[in-house]
Amino acid sequence: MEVGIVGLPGVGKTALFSALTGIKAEGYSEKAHVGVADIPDPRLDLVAKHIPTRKVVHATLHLVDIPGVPAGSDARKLNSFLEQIRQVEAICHVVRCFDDGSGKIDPSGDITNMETELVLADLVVAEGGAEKSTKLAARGAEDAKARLAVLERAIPMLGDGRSIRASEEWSENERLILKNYGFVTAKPVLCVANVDEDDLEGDSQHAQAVKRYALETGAGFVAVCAKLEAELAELEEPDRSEMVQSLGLKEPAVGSLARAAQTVLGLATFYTTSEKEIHAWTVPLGASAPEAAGAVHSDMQRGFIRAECYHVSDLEQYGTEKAIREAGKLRSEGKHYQMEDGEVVRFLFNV
Ligand SMILES: Nc1nc2c(ncn2[C@@H]2O[C@H](COP(=O)(O)OP(=O)(O)OP(=O)(O)O)[C@@H](O)[C@H]2O)c(=O)[nH]1
Ligand SMILES: [Mg+2]
Repeated sequence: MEVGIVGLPGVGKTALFSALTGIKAEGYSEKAHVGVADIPDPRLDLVAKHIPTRKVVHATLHLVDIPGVPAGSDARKLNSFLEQIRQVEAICHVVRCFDDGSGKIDPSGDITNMETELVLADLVVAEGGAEKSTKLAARGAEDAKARLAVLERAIPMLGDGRSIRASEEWSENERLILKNYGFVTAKPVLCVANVDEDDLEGDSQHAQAVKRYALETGAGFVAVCAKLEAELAELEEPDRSEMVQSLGLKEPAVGSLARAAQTVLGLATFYTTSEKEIHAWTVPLGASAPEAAGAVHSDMQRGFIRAECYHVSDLEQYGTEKAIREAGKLRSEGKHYQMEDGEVVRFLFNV
């Protein structure tokens, strides 16, 4: 799962990227930075607290820090920007809510600027697609008719300056068609209000404006001070925890951010345990038990027999796997079982 960090120039995308990945990247670069972020996970910590193991492995998020294009950039720069956004599965839209010395903080205006660029790009694609599909549909091609029906709904929305994402429900089939066109405004979005050091909770009117926009357009929302988080990421324990505490935070904000990104992406987490390692994995919500097994190893999916599961909260209540089994809370699930978020699983397989 790849998430693109997107926003106007100088809003703190690279600072956020550094905070999430621990990769020190500074200054403007025309090339995207790519990296992997561990997803901080209190439930994983809880599992590791109750089950002895040698190694704890976090689920990860793949991030691409896509450089912003300054207003009035040439078509080549703009196209390369859009092409990079088309490649990612979800967008993390960073909006500046801190004073960068210009004395001007205008999150709503910035969001409109960014969104207009993306909406226009989709409109060009949609109109091109409609022209083609009209011709094919006239010759009786059924799939072209289906595509045309979707595009005829998308075009007026885009013409109004609205993202495809913000629309009333699209059916699964329609979503697939939208995905094939690579529409950037159809991708799930997490809005990040990049706040000042003195507004860590995001209570300022600026951060709240970003939150309202997120709610209105079906996006997720978090407030983060990227600069501070990047500094936190550079510290070693126990210095980091001390600083987190002194700031009055429960955890570094990158934790809630990474988890919000997972929610926006529609992911569920499950855990596997052994003496060797405890491992957090992510799968799309609604994945079947064999599909989840496939995330661990393709052999496990191929030779899937059944899954033994319980919930992390059972571990909290009963303390050990043995006690969970004795309490009758250990379930045996077959190949049609749909995974729930937060399960500890042992896959039984035979290859
Ligand atoms: N005060 C404050 N400054 C920040 C914050 N986040 C980033 N900055 C500063 O803003 C400047 C730009 O940050 P970058 O992370 O380079 O911005 P960017 O979005 O990657 O910019 P481009 O790559 O040019 O598109 C840097 O000097 C950062 O230190 C923040 O939360 N608060
Ligand atoms: Mg940058």
